[in-house]
Amino acid sequence: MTRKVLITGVTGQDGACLAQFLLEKGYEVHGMVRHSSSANLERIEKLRDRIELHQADLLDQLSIITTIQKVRPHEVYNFAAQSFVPTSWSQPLLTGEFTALGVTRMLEAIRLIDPSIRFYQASSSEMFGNVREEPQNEQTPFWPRSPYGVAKVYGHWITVNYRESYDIFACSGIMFNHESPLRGMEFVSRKVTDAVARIKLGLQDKLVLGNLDAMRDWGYAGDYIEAAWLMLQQDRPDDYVVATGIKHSVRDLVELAFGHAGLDCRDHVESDQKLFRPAEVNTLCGDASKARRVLGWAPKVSFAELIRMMVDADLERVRREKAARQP
Ligand code: NAP
Ligand code: F7E
Repeated sequence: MTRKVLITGVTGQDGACLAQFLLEKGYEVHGMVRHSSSANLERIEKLRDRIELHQADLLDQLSIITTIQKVRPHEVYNFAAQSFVPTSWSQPLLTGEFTALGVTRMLEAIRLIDPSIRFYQASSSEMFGNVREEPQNEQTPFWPRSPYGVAKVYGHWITVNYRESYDIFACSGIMFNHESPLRGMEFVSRKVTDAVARIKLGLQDKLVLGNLDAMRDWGYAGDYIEAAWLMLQQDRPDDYVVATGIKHSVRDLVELAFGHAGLDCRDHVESDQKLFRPAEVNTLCGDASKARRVLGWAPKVSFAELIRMMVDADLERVRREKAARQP
């Protein structure tokens, strides 16, 4: 029997990546998209004729119920969220509605319609925030440092709670930062690789960043979505940290990206206090040994390979766009 999947946030980086992965595995793929006056389907453009899209919103319980009722999926991956940390300070209530209560709306719909549906919640290393130990694993206490991190802690615990209360096969993947050429432009990796391409091709001269000393455990999105899928294929539901176990500073990322394009970052990069966060997560580094042991999962793409892949993809895209603009 063909397995059916519903992906929320299918227009985002991870949703688009997972849709491609599950189509290759023979799944019937359904995606949840919210209404917008101009469609934002760029990341799934090439998959459009193979995915069925359903209009629903994390804010609207009835639209979620209607969608799950119609699709009757075997697996649901909840990737939809307000996922940009700085925006969570300017829009804390909306972030709470999407990123925290949205998870309960998804779980309530599953509980009402069919509690045998398997559920994946996209939890985040931002929950560790002001880290209590290093590296962080599934037992490390949470100390979120942004409204986004606080909302994700709620999403994590409500997922655990529906598993314990209603016996729903619900898993929480505590994922550390993961990137790809599909990453949103505002996140630091993509902001840097896009700027490198534009500087290299003479379209920009300066790149203004915030805190260059922050450390992150960056991995490749293509590796991480496979871990999410593996979680839902196990005999019992559980929670897993997904990470590489290696951390780098934003400064390392910048040097690597500029160096790969033959540029010296000291000629182009500035740090501006205005881009520092009200409360920073200074360092994150994950211990994914449980995922390695139980799921047989390990990252395949290294940090350097990832950044080079992103710079190359942006160079190609910016070159194409520049050529298209020339008379
Ligand atoms: P992303 O690119 O920002 O995608 C977010 C998705 O959520 C978009 O498709 C967006 O739709 C959708 N969305 C936002 N609000 C919605 C609403 N009210 N109703 C329905 N859909 C809504 O995020 P990502 O990087 O792919 O991350 C996927 C998930 O993993 C997120 O939950 C994120 O918080 C979490 N996470 C990400 C990372 C990471 O490093 N990437 C790490 C840990 C956890 P539009 O296209 O309409 O805006
Ligand atoms: O920032 C520093 C910034 O915005 C990384 C989301 O996917 O991963 C992501 O959250 C670091 C921070 O990601 C700039 O201060 C310096 O320390 O790329 P980011 P994030 O905040 O770690 C987690 C796991 C998620 O769950 C989130 O959804 O880089 N930084 N200068 C900068 N960051 C940005 N965005 N822009 C700068 O100019």
